[in-house]
Amino acid sequence: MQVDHGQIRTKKSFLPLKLDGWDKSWSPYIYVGRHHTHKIILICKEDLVVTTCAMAATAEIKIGQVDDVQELHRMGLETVPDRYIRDGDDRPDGDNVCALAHIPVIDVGELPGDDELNKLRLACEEWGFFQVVNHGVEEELLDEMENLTREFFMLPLEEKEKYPMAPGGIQGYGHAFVFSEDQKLDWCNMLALGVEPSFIRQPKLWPTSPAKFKETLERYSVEVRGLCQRLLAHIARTLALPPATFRDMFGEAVQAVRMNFYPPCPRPELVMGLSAHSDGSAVTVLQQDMSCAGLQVLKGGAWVPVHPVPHALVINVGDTLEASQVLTNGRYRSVEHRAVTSAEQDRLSVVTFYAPAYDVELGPLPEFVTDEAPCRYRRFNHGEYSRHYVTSRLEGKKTLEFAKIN
Ligand SMILES: O=C(O)CCC(=O)C(=O)O
Repeated sequence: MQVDHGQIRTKKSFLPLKLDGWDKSWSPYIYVGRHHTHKIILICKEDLVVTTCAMAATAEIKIGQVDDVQELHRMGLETVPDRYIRDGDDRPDGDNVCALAHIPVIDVGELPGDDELNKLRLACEEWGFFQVVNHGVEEELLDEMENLTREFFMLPLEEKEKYPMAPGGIQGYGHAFVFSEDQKLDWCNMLALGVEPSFIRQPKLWPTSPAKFKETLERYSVEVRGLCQRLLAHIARTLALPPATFRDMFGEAVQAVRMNFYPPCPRPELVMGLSAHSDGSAVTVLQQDMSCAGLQVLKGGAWVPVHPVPHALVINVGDTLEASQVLTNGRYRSVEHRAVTSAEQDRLSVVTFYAPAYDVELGPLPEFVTDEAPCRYRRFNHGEYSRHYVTSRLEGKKTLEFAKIN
C-alpha cells in the first residue's frame, strides 16, 4: 500500500483505505490500523495527520507474567523472581560507582547572572544533569505531590489496577517499556500520565483516589511547566541564542508525568530499579524523596549517585532538547541514567517530561554545524521520534540512533 509519508491530511481522509479500524490503545494521538500485512501508523494532532508510516504488522505484544513488585515485597521474599535478575554486566556494580562526585547545583534565583549562567553551561556540557534550588515551585506543593503519590502507591493493588497500563503501553499503572515475554523487568511500579496538550490525556487513567491527587497534579504540572520554560530560556542564553528560541520552536509542548515507586528489594545487587536510559524529552524535571541516592548518572564511564537535596529538583537534558545532542549537533549531551534499589528503604520519584509538539521538525541548528563539527543528526519529526522511543525498551542511548547520520 502506498503511504504518502509526510503529507498533511485529515484522519477522515484515511478511512476510505479500509483499515481494519483504529486501535487507540497507545494514546489518543497515535492511531494504528492494519491493511493486509501492514500496520499503518498515523500520528495525529487532533484531526490532522502529521506523519504516517507503514510497517510489516507485528504480532500482538505478549509480555508474560509481570508481578507487582510491591506485592512481592509484601510477601517477604528473600530472593527475587528470575525475570528481575540481571545478567552479570547489567547489574548495579558497586565497583563502578563514583560515590564522591556530585552533579552541579544551580541557583535559579541567580539566573541569568553571568556566574550562574556559566555554571549552567558547564552543567549542560559536562554533565547533562544538575539540581536546581530556588526554582520557584512552592515547597508545600512539592510535599503535597510527594505525599499524594506515596498514598496512591500504598493503595491496595485492586484499587491501583483500576488504571491499568496496556501491554506495551505508556500510560496508566504498571510496567512501561516491556515488549516481550523474555525481557528482564525493572524493580519498580509506575503510574504514567499524559498531561498536556489535553488531547494526549487519558482521563480514565487519572486516579480518583487519593481525593486530591488529580487537582494537585494539575497545579504541580502548571508550576513545573513554567519552570521548564524558564530553564529553556536560560539554556538558550548559554548557547548565545535568543531566550525565546525553544518556546517558539517547540509549539504546543508535550508534558507527561511518570511516578516511580521502588519498594525495598531483598537482593538489590541483582536487580535494576530502572534500566539505564536517556530521556526522549527536551528537558526532564525529577523530584525525588529524601530516602536514598537511588538515581545514578553516567559520567566518564562511572555511575554517580544523585544525593537528594531537600526541595531541590533534578534536571536533565533529553535527546530532543534543542540544547541537547540533536539540536546542538552534539555540543550538549543527553546523559544515561538509571535507578538502583535498596534492601531497607523504598524510594519515590515524580518525573516530568517536557518535549516539543509532535508536529515539530527537529534537526541540528545551522549555528552548530561547522567544518569542524559536521552534521551528525538528520532532521526528523518529533512525533515519529516519540513513537520510536515509547515502542523501544530502555537501553542506554540506543533510541537516539534513530536520528544519527552514520
Ligand atoms: O527514579 C529515578 O530516579 C529515575 C526515573 C527516571 O529516570 C525516569 O522515570 O525516566
